Order: sequence, then structure tokens, then C-alpha cells
Amino acid sequence: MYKHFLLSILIILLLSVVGINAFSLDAQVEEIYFKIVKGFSPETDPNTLDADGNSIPDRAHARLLDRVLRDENVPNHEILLSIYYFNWARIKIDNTLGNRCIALQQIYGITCDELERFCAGIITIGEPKAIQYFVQGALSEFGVTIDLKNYNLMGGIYLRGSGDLDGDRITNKKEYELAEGDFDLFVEKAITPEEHPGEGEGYPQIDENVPLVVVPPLNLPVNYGDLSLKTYRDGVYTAENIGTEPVPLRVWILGEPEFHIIGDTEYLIEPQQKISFIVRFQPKKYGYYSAILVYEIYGKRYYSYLGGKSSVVVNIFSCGIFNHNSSKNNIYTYLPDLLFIAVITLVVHLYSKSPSSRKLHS
Ligand SMILES: [Ca+2]
Ligand SMILES: [Ca+2]
Repeated sequence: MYKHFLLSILIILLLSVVGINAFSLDAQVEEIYFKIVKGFSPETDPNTLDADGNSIPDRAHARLLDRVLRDENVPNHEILLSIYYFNWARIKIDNTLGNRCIALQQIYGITCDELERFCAGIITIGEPKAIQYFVQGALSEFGVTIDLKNYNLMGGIYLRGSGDLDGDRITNKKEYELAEGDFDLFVEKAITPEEHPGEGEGYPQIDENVPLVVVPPLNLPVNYGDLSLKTYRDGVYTAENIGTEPVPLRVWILGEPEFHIIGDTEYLIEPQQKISFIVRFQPKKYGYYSAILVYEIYGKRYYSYLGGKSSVVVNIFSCGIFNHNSSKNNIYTYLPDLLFIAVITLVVHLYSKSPSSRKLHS
């Protein structure tokens, strides 16, 4: 039987090499999702359930996947269909339920074929929490062991909440928000690039060769805002590995000491793991401050620009408690123009310096 499935993988690979379209597929993931919720958790509303916490109801997400696999006009249809076929073939190998498939069908009304198609869907969407919860959690309780190294998780770049299927720099999560709860409208928005995306939030993957998603996204200046002296504000930064291999990461700050990292600066991020650290801004004098947060992965560096300000005006009006406790989540705003120029000046300044100044940090 295994030979058969290996053969099917080979066929898919061959088809993609010679440039012949893979067959579109009606995977019916939404329908299966509905059955699974009804079967395992009948008290749950399938229309609002968001088990993976990505702010997109799981049913809407399943509908999107069905459309992607079925409709050859959807952006990235071919690659996602190949990934789905690959994962589907693999789950068929890993599914060791055998005779228990009959019990599954009798008790819950779900066939093993449906279970496999659903699993392939979850893994292809690539939302880490869903994979943990369903594939590694629920399935392992049935005695089915999945080694994610054998699967292709790269569909997540396009399909997960923080991914961008149509490449218009509006994440799928944001597309859902813009659709205001209308599932069909969400699907249309997620597959139709906006010509003038006014609310684009940047492409969150650090590099197409590095399966790391960092938030806030790189290359967008992060504004710590106005602070009074002797207070500080913390910004939370996360890096999540959406690939299948551990990724080494080192972070440090270039620039003014008013910005510093709290937490570890070296990590080995396991697949599906998310790490976080804090960059604290603590001004010592009045004025503008800027710095660069550097991410180093496999010897390559990526940058996030930070800015903040300490002023007399804010000292009068701001509340000390607010500044001490900081608003951790709301600093991802764009810098005002003046500050932005200051940041760029700093960048140019740092890179026109002799390499010895950079060695200090490497
Ligand atoms: Ca969800
Ligand atoms: Ca988009």
C-alpha cells in the first residue's frame, strides 16, 4: 500500500516538474469540519469556533482552503494544491487506525478518509495552534503518531492567519476583519489582491528562505511614542518558527542605550515554537531616540527600526503609572516623519562607520 502512496507523491512531483497543472480538488474540508464539530463537540457553535485563536472562525478558514484547492484562478493555487496532495498522501501512511476506522464512523459519523482529508487541510493551512491542538493533540490520543518533519508546512506562509494568500500585503486575518464576519466575502477578499491596500500591515515572514514570522514585522519603524523621564515603555517582540527544522536566532540592539533587550538574546527556536522578548525604551534625557533591533539567522541580518521621544510636554500630561506599566501591545504604529528621518540618519551613520564598530556587536 505504501508503494502506492509513494508513487502518487512521485506523480505530483513529476507533474509539477513538467509544468502540467495538478488536478483541482474538491476536498470538502468545510463539510468535514462541520461534521467533526458536531460529532465531537455538539454543544459548540461551528460558526464561531476559533480553536486556533487566529481571529478567523475555523469554518471560514476551511471554506477558504476548499476554494483554494478547487479554483485554479486563485493565487498560489498550484503550489498549495501540491502541498495539500503531499500532506494527504503522508497522512494516509501515518494513519494507523485500521479497523478502528469503523468505530470512528459508527460513533462519530466520520470516515477515515474524511479524517485524513481534514488533517491534510489543517497541516496545509499551517496554523501552529491548530496543528498542535488537533494533529498532535487529538490524533495522538487515538494512537496516531505524526512526525511533522515528514510534512510540508510551507502552506502556512499563504494560508495561516498571519499569511497573505493573494500577496497584497493584507494578512488573511485582516481580510477577515475587513469582511466583517461575512465568510463568503472573506474568501473573495483573501483571494483578490487589493489594488491600493490602504491597510496593509506588511508581510510578516522574515525572509522567503527562513520560515520565521516576526511581529512586529521587519522594516517598519516601531514607535515607542512620547515618554517622560525616569519612566519606560516595553515592546513585546515575537518570533515564530513555521518550518520543520529548528532555527537559531540571535538578537541585539544597535544604537542608543536607551533601548535595551530584556530576556534572552540567543535562541534555538523549535518547529511550531514561538519565542518572545522585550525591548525596553527608557529615556535618560529629553529628545529623540532611535535604535535598530538586529535579528541574526544563519549569519544573515535583518533589521527592525525603533524610535521614541522624551519631552517636557509629555512630562506634564502623561501619567506615571501608564508609562511604568507600559502599553505592551500598542506600539506598532508608524513613526512620525521627523522621527523617521532621525532613524534613517542613524542607519546611514551606523553603516558608514568602520566595520570595527559593528564587530562590537557581532
Ligand atoms: Ca481560526
Ligand atoms: Ca491578502
